[in-house]
Amino acid sequence: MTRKRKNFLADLFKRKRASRKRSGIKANWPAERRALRIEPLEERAMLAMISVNSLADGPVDLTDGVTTLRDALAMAADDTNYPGADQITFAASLGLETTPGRITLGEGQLTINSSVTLTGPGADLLTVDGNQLSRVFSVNSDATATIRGLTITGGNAGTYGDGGGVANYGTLMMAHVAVSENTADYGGGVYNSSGTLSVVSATFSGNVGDDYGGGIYNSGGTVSILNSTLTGNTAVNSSSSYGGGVYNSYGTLTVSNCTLASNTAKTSGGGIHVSSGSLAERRWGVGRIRKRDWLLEPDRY
Ligand SMILES: [Ca+2]
Ligand SMILES: [Ca+2]
Repeated sequence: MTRKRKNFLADLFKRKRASRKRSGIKANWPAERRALRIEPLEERAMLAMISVNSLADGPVDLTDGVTTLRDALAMAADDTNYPGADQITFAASLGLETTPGRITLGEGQLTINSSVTLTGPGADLLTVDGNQLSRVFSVNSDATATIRGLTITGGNAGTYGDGGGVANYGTLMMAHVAVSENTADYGGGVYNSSGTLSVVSATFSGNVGDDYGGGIYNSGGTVSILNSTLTGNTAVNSSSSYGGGVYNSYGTLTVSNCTLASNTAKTSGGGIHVSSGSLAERRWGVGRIRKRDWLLEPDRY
């Protein structure tokens, strides 16, 4: 390269740098000289996706190429092959987006004993039916579960059983679900046994508790019910029945922005009966609670 050309190029680069400086643009030339920085990616738990592709029920069989909901829950609980929390969804091939489907249980309750998010297509599109033979779901004490987008019906916990639709011993969120026409002694819809239960945007209707808690019974746990509707739930025992909608026995109950209507109990507390423990908040939203529809003890309002 001639001296003249070298001088020309040096002068050109000098002017370019000066121009960048004037314009406030940070000089990024030469790019090769920039130090490469390696930023560590945060550690992320990989959620396994388990897809239910059959609405049948039967004994668990993980070798037949067909995944029932019962199979999917067994797979999620197998932390060797499905470590940590899992997501269970329903395959598009089931056509649930256009044609509602129903899983009728024939093998007893579905037990959730791991951390699972179970997402149905919508309460109007998928029903899980206990067929009056058993409870529908039981959530173990070490499980953290979410159930959303389906209807729970036809659960029957038996004459002295608790939680016709669901018995929760762990941490459970129920969102965008319908819980209807389940029966039990305590907690026709849901029995919360010292667990943490969050009910969000749900509908409880036509559930029957023989003695206590047609819709929901809280036994010493934490229950919050938000943006939900409880209608036509009953506690039916003619000699002693309390809390048609909700019965709280110890623990804490929060009811916020809910509608409670036409829930009945033979003895007292048609809507809500708090026998002990506390009702942390009561904002009834669009609903209207008649005085004779609820009974709060010892925190009588
Ligand atoms: Ca199978
Ligand atoms: Ca798992």
